[in-house]
Amino acid sequence: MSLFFLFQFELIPEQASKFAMEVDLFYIALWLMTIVFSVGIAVAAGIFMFKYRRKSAGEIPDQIEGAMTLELTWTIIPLLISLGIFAWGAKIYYQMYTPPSEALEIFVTGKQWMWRAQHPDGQREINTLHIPVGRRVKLTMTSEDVLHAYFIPAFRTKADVVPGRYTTTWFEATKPGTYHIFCAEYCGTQHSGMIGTVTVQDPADYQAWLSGTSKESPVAAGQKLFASLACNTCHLESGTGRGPKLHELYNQTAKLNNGTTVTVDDAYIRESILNPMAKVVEKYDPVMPVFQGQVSEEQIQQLIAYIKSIGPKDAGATQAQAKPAASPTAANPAAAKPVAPAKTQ
Ligand SMILES: [Cu+2]
Repeated sequence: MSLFFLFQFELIPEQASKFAMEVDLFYIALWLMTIVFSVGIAVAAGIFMFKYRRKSAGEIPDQIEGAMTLELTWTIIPLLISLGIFAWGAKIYYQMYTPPSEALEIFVTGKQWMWRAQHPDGQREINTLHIPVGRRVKLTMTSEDVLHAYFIPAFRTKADVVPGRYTTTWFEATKPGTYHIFCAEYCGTQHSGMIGTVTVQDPADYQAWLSGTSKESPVAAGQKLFASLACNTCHLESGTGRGPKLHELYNQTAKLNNGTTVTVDDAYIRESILNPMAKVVEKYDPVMPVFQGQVSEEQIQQLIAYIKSIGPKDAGATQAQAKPAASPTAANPAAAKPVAPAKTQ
C-alpha cells in the first residue's frame, strides 16, 4: 500500500461508482477539518505560551473566574460540527445499505480463499465479477466458512460477508474498466491472496460475456433441487401437503405455531432449510428433515431464487425495502420483471 502510494502518488483510489464522489468529499472534509483544528490549536497554544509566559520571578497571574460566552461558544460550535458530520455520514451509510429494488442481483459466496459469484441467468465466476456500467447492482453475500469482507476500493464499497447470514451491498459503476476486489477481514493464512477483479463493461459487452458460456439459471437449478431433494413431495402447490405451500409466499408474512409472525425473506427461507424446527409455520408439524450439511450455500441461494420465482408477482422488491403492497406507482412493472425468466425455464 505504502509503495503503491509512493510511486503512483495516488492519494485515493480511482472513483468508479456513484458513491465514490460523495464518500471522497466527506473524507476530504474530515481531513480539512482535522487539519484546521490541529493547526489552529497548535498555533494558539504556541501564541498563548509565549504571550502569557512568566516574565519575572515571583509574578502572580490575574485570576480569571470564568467566561460564559467563551464556554458556550466552544461547546455549541463543536456540537454543531459533530452533529453535521454524523448527519452527513449517516446519509451516505443509509444510501449504501439500502439496495434499490430494481437492481441487478448477484449472489456472492466467500470461502477460504476465493470469491464465487452467480449471476441471475446462471453465469458463474470465481475471483472476478463482471457487471454492466451504469446499472445498479446488488450483491447478496454469505460465507461458507469464516468472516470475510467484500471490498471494492474504486467503488468505495465494503461489506462484511458472514457465515449463516445474508448481507447486501449495492453500487452503480460509472466507467468501464477493471478494479480490485479485496477481502477486508482477516480470514486465515491466505487472506491476502483472497483478491480478484471487477470488470465493468458496456451493457453490450456484458450481454456478450453473459452469453459466452451460458449455464443454468439459479431459478432453473433451484427448481431441479426442489425436486431432487424431494421438497415437492411435502410442499404441494395445492396446499394439502405436510409442509406449507410455497407458491405466492415469498416476501409475505407467515404465522408461526408460537403465535408470532415472520416475513418469508431470504434469511427465513435459509434458516428453514438448514434448521426447520427454529420457526415452524402455524398448523404444521415439525417434521421437515434438517438440511444442514446437505446443501451448499450456492444451492440454498438457488432454492431461494426458485421460491422467489413462484412467489407473488411483485416479490422482486427486496425484503429490506418493506414496500407497502398497494402502491400503484410507475415503478411496479419494472419491479415485476426479475420474476419473469422463471416462466421460460
Ligand atoms: Cu477472506
